Amino acid sequence: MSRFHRHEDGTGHGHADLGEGRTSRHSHGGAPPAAEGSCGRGLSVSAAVPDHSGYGTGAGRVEVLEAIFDENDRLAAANRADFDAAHVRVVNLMSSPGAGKTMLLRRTLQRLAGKVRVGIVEGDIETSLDADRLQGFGAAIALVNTGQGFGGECHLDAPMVRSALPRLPLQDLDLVVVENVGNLVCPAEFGIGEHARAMVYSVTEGEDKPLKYPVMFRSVNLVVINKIDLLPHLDFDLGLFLKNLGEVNPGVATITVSARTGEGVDAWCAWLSDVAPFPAGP
Ligand SMILES: Nc1nc2c(ncn2[C@@H]2O[C@H](COP(=O)(O)OP(=O)(O)OP(=O)(O)O)[C@@H](O)[C@H]2O)c(=O)[nH]1
Ligand SMILES: [Mg+2]
Repeated sequence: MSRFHRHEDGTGHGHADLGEGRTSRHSHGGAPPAAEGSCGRGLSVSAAVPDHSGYGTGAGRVEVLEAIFDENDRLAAANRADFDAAHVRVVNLMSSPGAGKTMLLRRTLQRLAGKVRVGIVEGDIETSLDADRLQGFGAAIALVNTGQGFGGECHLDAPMVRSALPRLPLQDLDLVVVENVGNLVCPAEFGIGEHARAMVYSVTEGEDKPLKYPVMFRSVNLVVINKIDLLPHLDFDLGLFLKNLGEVNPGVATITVSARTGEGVDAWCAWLSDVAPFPAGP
């Protein structure tokens, strides 16, 4: 039996822990089990289907994937050990492209400037555009372009995050937020040694995405529902979205936010302060 299966408890929860230091063996360094149809890594892909993934097919493909995920597990554990040794807490922030991760982080850094020592690992395939947007708020920023030496991957994994750590003064930080590459699927499959996972979800994305992309929604401790300033202009049904979300991740925490207006950002900062105890304050 492959290791790529759901948790025995059937929930698929608990891949990233929120303050209790749990880890899961059925994970890629804290990530949920790999799912079908992402990154060319879905193990349900039939050998009869033409393979363009570069990983091959059949048993050889499984071996390559096992090796990739084993290496990710190993370096995620190493990352976690370094974070814990430095007493820094780490949040993996994920979303589809453009949901508002960077804008939310700008707001966050504004709120926390001078109170909390924040580091950012900024993940993008190309460009320093987002890293540049986060400058000027006193945070230490380490950019990882996956297009530069990491094959242009659509997610950050533990080795990539590890490559950024020498550029962050971990001993002098309270909180590190990793802005993952914008992608609603693949980032959820790779633990990076984080203590908690959050995703930003834009109300412009519709109500159905938790059902269509369950791996990401199932893997997170918090869903930040962003761009609520746009609600008057949309037919987005928040109740239906929450119902769909509850089907894949019952009881998951949610916060409604407008990174544009600042509404809800205090609640988000309060959640961060639960992960990395600090005075959230307005
Ligand atoms: N109206 C509105 N627009 C927002 C809000 N948050 C972000 N945006 C806009 O949405 C667009 C994408 O925001 P980003 O912060 O770049 O999104 P992102 O998730 O970091 O995008 P990637 O890093 O490319 O995946 C920008 O034009 C933002 O100005 C919001 O709360 N309300
Ligand atoms: Mg961004």
